[in-house]
Parts: sequence; structure tokens; C-alpha cells
Amino acid sequence: PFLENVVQHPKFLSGEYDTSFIDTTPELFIFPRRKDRGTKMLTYIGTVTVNGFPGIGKKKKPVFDKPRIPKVSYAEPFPSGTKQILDEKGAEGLVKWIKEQDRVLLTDTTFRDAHQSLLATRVRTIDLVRIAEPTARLLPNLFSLEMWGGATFDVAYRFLKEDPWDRLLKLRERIPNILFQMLLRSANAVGYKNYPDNVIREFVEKSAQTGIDVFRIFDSLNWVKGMTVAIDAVRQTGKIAEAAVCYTGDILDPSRPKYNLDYYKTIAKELEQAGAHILAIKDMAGLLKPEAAYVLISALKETVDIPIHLHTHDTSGNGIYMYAKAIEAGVDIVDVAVSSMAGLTSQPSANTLYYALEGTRRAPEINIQGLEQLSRYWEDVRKYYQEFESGMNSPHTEVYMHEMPGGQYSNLQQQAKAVGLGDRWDEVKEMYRRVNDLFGDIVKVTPSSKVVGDMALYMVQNNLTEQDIFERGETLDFPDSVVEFFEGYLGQPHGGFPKELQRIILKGREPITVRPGELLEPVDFDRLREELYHALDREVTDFDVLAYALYPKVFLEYAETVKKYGDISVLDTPTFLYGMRLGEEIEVEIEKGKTLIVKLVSIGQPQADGTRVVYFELNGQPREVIIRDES
Ligand code: 3PY
Ligand code: ZN
Repeated sequence: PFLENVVQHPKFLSGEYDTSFIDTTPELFIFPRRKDRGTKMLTYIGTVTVNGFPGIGKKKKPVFDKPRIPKVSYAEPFPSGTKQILDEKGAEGLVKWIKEQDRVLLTDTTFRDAHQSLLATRVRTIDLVRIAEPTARLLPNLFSLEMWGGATFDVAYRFLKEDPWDRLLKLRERIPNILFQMLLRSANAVGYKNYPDNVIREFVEKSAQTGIDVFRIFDSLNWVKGMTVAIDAVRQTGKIAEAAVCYTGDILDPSRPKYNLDYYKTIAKELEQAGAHILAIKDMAGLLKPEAAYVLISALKETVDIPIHLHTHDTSGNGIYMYAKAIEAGVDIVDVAVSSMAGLTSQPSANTLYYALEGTRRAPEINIQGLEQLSRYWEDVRKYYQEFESGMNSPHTEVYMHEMPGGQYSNLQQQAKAVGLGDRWDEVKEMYRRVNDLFGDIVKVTPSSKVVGDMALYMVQNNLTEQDIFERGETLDFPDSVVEFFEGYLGQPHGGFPKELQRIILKGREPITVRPGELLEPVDFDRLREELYHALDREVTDFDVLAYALYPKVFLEYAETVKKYGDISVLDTPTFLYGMRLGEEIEVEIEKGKTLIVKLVSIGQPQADGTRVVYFELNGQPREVIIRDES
């Protein structure tokens, strides 16, 4: 503010000043009162109370039960787990340990894919942190906890207005014994487009330093060439490179030869040769059927020497049956979620799998009572996010038709609602399938799935058919993501692009055929740091710089929100999403040991200028904030 006063002062502007200007101009030291933390927070609460939350709108705040947190003894030392094996024996030692296990190992996805798939990725750090230590104490036998990456990263900045790095730090502090796993989209990092190689390397290095142990690396077109930089970067950190082949089609359907058993065996071998410590089968839509799983895992066990980790989504309801077959065929690790966050578009239930395998040779070592207790917590917390549920409440075998990834389902549905297609959702799903066929039957997983989704929305919104695309394509303005895909900026699909369609979409421009990273200029992190420092007018961290490199606009908007409202990640979720009820009183722990008590007293009538005064009590003192009523 001092600098602002100087540069705005008439004397300064006129140039008529000398070195005594500052000493003789006392008004330079009068600063507009900076809003304090309390006022900023009340401004946020007032805004949500008056105007609602994006994606929820203005809704009366429901009364939620207090989440049931399991009782664990916090005084005991943490039981040791796989994290200690990696730290003591290194990546190769951990791989050896996995191979020695007879029982199937489990990865719990509750903290990432489960809520990405059921609740549009909206679960906030505060709700994860509250259950972190009980999870560490109740489930020390997990292979890993998938808790980061995928869509959680940009959703944190974009919608939750919190820092994903802070989530990683806080969870690591509370869970010192279980391997942390993240989903990394190879050259797309945790974004939706290819980034320069140095961004990928920097991102991996920082993630490893901050607490990630296992990187599940996939390419959205199964293009191994697009995965090599990420695999190499992870290996350099000494952490676990788990390279994934995405599963699409149906290996047992002879009418779908494009993705047959040989296709998967070839990629698996290539990934092993590229340096993967573990091979993942990423069945992102839940298309892998039980018998096919038996055939696939049996064949891959013969093909590669590294452990195999299977991921699926339970959309069709066949998840447990499929896992049973895969486990029979010798799969080493499978992905599950705590039961109240499992099933449907999420992963199969850990609790259910436990009982399915009880007493068998490969039964997992897991504390079923612990799972039940954690499930109660998630049952309560899930209700906070009910507005983000997809509305799917029974198995959808139609997934075998549209092939939409579980992690995309609720997100695309939100996107459809946002562009006014909420009531044409069935058409969007149908179109999704048709677009896949139009594109030559591609692997659909972020970001290639987003390309298909964007095109499907575009076609439904504009009432376009495949024929229209071929006949009037030259005059159509295709979504950016579709153009970039056909330009080759997401890599090369198996079997190549459909040439005629590519020509129409690119309107004469030449596509690239090399790895996009070979063409992209490295990012100058020092320059970005400078730029960001000037834009934000505060110290910037390496994390800020990376986030800005990944999504400049989203990051700046996030930073702007934090400037305006302060750190709102400390608010409880009901208040964050719904604001407050009249007369309600809440407690907000703004830092350890420092708690604010907030009461909403009344909301004034709208003023002529479109604002309302919202009256609070903050720690017993009256406070008012002025809120623009957007209704
Ligand atoms: C993601 O990339 O976010 C996914 O979950 C893909 O399945
Ligand atoms: Zn998934």
C-alpha cells in the first residue's frame, strides 16, 4: 500500500518532488485498512449464503449429522507398513517384496478415484485430514493409498479453492506408514494437454519430494512413446514407476479385433522394457469382464516379470466377480474403496472383496472391523457432497455401450448441466459412443475422453450428426480440444487418425506425428516466478510456480480468491458449500489452537445498489459485511 500511495500521489505523478518527498508527505503513510482474516472469511460465508455455490446454486443448508470418526489410540506408535519397506529397501526391494506375497494386496482409492468418480472430485482436504490418522492406524496392511493426482489437482484450485500440495503435506504428516500413490497422465501431468518435458520432470520431482511414492503413469492413447519421459523422471527419484496400459474394447469379442490380447501383451512388454517397476491394467470404464480378466491376467503373467496391479470401476456391477477371476489368475494388487465410497462408477468395495475371499489362499490381509468403521465416517461425509452425486443408484450395464470412464461420468454430467444439456444426458451418452466410433474407436481416458466428451456435447448442443460433420465440417467451429487432438498434440492413436475426418477438422493444417514434447519449448521457471511475483504481489513458492505453469488462468483465479477471502479451506464443508442458516453458530479453527466463533445474525433487505448487509457475530462482537446479491 505504501508503494501504491507513492506512485499515485499527485506530486509523484507531476514529477515535482525531491528526496525529501517521503519525509514531508505524511499522507503517504495513511493506508486503506486491509481486510483482516475474520472479515475476509465472513465475506465468503456471506457470499455463499446470499448467492449459493457453483454447481449447487442457492439451497437451504441441510442439517448434517456429525461424522462418526473411528476411535483409535493416537498415543501408540504407528504400525509399520509398505512405506517403511520402500524407505528401507528401495524400489527394487519393494518389488521383490510384492512378488513374495501370496495374498492379494489392496490399494484403497477412497481419497482419490472414489470421490472423483462418485462426487465429481469435490471432496475437500479438511474431510480427508480428519480421517487420515484413523486410516493409517486401521489399515496398515494396505499396499497403497491412492490419494492424489488425476482430476484432484485442478479441481482443488478451480472449485475447492485450496492448494493440492497442502493436501499432500498434511496427509503425509498423518499417514507415515502407507505408500502414497498418485495418478499421473504422462506428458499431460495432471492437466488436459501435453506439457514440455521439463514441466513433467519438475512436477514428478516435487511430488516425490513432497510425499508421493507410487506414480501410476498412463497415456490417454496407450502411446508408450508418450510415457517414456514420465517413467524416466519417476525412476530418477527412486520412487515406484507403475506404468499402465488402459483397457478398452473386449478381448473376447471377435468383432472388436483392434484391441485384442496381443495388443495388450505388446504394450505390457514395452512398458516393462521402458523401466516400469509394476504394470497396471487401468480399466478406467469398467469394461473388463470376468472371463476376459482371467485370460488377460494369465497371459500378462506369462509376458512380464513385474507385478501386476489391476484397477477397475464397478459401473456394471461385475467388479467383484471380475476381481475374483483376476485374483485366481494371479494378479498381485487390486484397487478397492471403503464400502460407503465404493461401487457404481467408483471402485469395488474393499469390505465386499474381503468377505468374497475370506478363508481362501489369496484372501487379503485387512482389518475388516477397521474398514467398517471407516465406512461409517465416509457414509456421513458423503452426504455433504450429495449435490455432486450423479444420480446413478444402481449398476449401469450401459457402460458396455458408451464406455465412459467412471472418473468422467459425474464430471461430464456437471459439464452438460453447465451448458444447459442436463435434461439431454441420455442423448449425450449415446453421442459419446457415436463420437468414439467416428474417431476410429480410440482409448478413452483423460484427456482423450474429454475430447470425446467435448465433441459429444458440441454435437448434441448443435443437433449435429456424423453426416453433418462430413458435409458441413469446413464451416463448423470445432471445440479446441478436438482440434488439438487431431493435430496430434495428445499423441498418436493406435491405428492412426481417420484421415478424412482429420482433414476436415484441421481445415488444411498439417498434423504433427512426433512426440509433442519434442516440439514444445522448455518452460522458463525463473521467468514464471518473476511474472507470478508481480501478478500476486507476494512471495511465491515452487508449488505456486508449477501450478501456474500447468494452468495459468485457473491458478490466478485461485490466487485472486485467496486474496479476497483468505484461506477458506479451514471452513467445514457444509458451510463452504451452503453458507450458514440464520441464527446458526459455527467454529472455525483458522490455525492450530486458534478458533473463531461465527454466528449469522441476520441478512438485510436488498439495497438500491444491489447489495445486502449481512450481520454476523465474530467471537461475540458484531460484524457486518456487504454482499452483492447476484439473484
Ligand atoms: C484421470 O486421469 O483423472 C482418471 O481418473 C483417468 O481414469
Ligand atoms: Zn479410475
